[in-house]
Amino acid sequence: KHIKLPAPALKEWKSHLEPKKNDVESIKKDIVQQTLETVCRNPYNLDNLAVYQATAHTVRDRLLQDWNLTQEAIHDQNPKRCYYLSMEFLIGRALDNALYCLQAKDNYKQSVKDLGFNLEDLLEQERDAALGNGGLGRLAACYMDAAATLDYPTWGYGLRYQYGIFKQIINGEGYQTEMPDYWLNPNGNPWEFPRTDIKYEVQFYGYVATKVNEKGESRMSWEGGDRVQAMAYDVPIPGFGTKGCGNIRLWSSKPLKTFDFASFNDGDYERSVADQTKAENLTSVLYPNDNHNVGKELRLKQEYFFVSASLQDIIHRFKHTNSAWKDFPDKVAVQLNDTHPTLAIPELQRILIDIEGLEWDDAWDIVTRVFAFTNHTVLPEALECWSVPMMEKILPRHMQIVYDINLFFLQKFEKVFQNDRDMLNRVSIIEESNPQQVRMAYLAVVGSHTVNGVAALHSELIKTELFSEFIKYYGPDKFINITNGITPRRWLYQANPMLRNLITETLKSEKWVTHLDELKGLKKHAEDTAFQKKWMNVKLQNKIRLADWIKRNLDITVDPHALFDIQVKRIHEYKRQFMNILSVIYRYKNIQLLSEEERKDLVPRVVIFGGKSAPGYYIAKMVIKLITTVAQVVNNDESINDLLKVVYIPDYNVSLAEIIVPASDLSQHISTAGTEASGTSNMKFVLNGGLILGTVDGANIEIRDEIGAENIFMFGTLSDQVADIRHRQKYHGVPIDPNLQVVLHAIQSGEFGGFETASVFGPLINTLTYGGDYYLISADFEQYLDAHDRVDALFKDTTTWAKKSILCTSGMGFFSADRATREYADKIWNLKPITLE
Ligand code: GPV
Repeated sequence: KHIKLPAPALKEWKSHLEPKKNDVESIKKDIVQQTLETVCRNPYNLDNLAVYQATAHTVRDRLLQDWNLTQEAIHDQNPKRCYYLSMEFLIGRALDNALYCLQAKDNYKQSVKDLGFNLEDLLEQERDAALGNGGLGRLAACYMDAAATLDYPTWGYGLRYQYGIFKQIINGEGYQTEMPDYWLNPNGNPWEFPRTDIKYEVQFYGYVATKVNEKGESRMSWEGGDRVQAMAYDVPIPGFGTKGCGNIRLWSSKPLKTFDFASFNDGDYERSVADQTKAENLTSVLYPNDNHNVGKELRLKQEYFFVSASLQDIIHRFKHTNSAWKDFPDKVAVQLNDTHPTLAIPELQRILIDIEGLEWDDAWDIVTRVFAFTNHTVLPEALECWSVPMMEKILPRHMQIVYDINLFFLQKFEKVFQNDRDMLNRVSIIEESNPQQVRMAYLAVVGSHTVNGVAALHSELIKTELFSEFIKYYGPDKFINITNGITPRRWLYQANPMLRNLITETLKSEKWVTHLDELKGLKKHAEDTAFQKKWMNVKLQNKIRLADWIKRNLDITVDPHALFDIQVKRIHEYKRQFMNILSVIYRYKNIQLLSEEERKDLVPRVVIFGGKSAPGYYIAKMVIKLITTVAQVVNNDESINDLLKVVYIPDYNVSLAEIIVPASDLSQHISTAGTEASGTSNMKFVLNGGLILGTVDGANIEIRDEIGAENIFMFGTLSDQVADIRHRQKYHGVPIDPNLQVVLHAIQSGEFGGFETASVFGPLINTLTYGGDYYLISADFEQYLDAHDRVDALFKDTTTWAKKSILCTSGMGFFSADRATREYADKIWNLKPITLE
């Protein structure tokens, strides 16, 4: 219960609110004070971690001021708000980003220096907030950055996992092993504000009964079962060039009451303690699967816990300033980041009919005007399906509501397409398998007003394949495209200071940081030799930075003048890291065949891999083993005179990406056409002047259209050919490309890791031969090798390469997260920015 202060007391409070100052003296004073009072250390007892903590707390205080300003403004203006529901937020580190947003980095650097420390060393102390798997989670983080920068009244909602994505260790044999990522510092995480007063109860299990409400109407009621508590933690998201600050609210599960002896009159103390632990376990760990659905019960409980707490909070806030439910869709937009939060649809329907007493149709009208759904994949193994018996047990009332949603939908559908039972089965939210399954993507489509894909091709595939039957009923307008975007703040301004400075100096303005289209001003310098020189020197410095990292951490020497060829992303068969390493073997064998003289013509290459495999994804783990095994052999073969080096960077994460992305000459985005919904690292590399080698897939296509086809290396089967080739392979076997044959033979004959190791790769090679080569590695191999030849040829022509590199960056304006977020606001949320001050 909040206490309403009398006016004089309120005035007293306000008179003591002193804005923090960002001059060097004030910063130093604040850091010293935080060191003594928050971190409890003194000048004789310091280390980088302690001073990092203190520094972070001074920044946190400053963000909190902006946070409060923003929340006050939103409260006063009471605009429509948007909530971005995502099970993943891959934020990375916060300190450097916040210092830039506060425009205080230089003064902090000086302050820390005066106090005897080095700011860059302090930044390295921070643990990544890695509450996500890959692109989907990082996209959510980029959109929160853009929404804050653009002053949109948008909050993220998510889960506060105690363990983020696991730490990847490459063991002595070259296999991936996993270690838990306990990222929350024992001294507390400065980048979250625990809200001990914001708590909701979440129910599981139990049964459904009928009850008569105050109006004398009979209503369903969800009774009994277990209850856990959700507590809020707020993560401030600073915007760039604004006084505002955004927010991500993360829920943590807690036992409902610390001890409830009354309910344990049988004296089962051990069980009562175990129950408490169970409640806390709910949000312990992020499921480490990317683009793959496993169907675990605890995951379903996480999803419901997340959705229930978020909706209670959203409704609580709505009721605080508004009265009528009919206004809810004019005040609230909810974006579902993939199907993971789709239970929000039946949950809101349940709240409206069972608790608020609305009629079904009125409630459903509200629901379908509030929600919108972003689909991020067409891969069948990634589509969420929950078994009906499991859902009946955990969420009995929701299961009934899903059945009713489906019934009413199918009834309407049947009116349009009479007597087509097959079609009804195909669009049914319930799949008639054994056991029955709830198709979450269909539920999300039926319960949302708008469905979007994340790149032009992907959005087409959604319409023609995944949801083709739904188009026939809804028409095409419900399905739109919003091509993904990335934040230029983290991915250029912060990660690549030298390029940032060169761009700003050349454009004579920093406007591009929030208006990325301004980069097109670089075009007219693309052929200027002096500029090219400066540009390529920046690239070289960034390659040296990465080479140093590799030397320090992996003890591998790489030449910064070699062509840096990088593929970093989650390890997945559809992303075809396997094809990449097979081509590396081909290159290696080719070098071996050449004479000294012929080798003089070759372009030295450093092939860099990074990325995590899901712990249970056997084939992906084998790909890692193959890469590390090839690296061992190649890097220790003195006979090839450093013409080829292979590096596996362990534990790829956001902070490593910030070093890796600016250092590519070439990066690879080589998914089988039609499988990568968008990709977003492709955008990051090109923004930093890296050329890309890619298939005609996802956002590669739009990147080509924006930067010009002559500035990108593209190859491979087109998406509309894939099905045919698969069909042919199924009936006539896989024709193995002759060069690929040579490579496979080399592996099988023990050239990599000896004969014993060769057998380990058997199952991997079988995915091509006996497995039917589902991802078309053999079909694309020749074109892939050709593309590599084109890369080598162009790299020798340094001026043309430099020109293309400049044109890459200058054409990337479209891929700003600001543009993408504006599109969501205009086309889906109907959302306007707030005014600050
Ligand atoms: I579904 N994506 C992801 O990272 N994890 C997932 O579980 C699913 C999708 C990715 C897609 O694979 C990328 O193509 C896309 O760029 C990204 O989501 C953001 O849209």
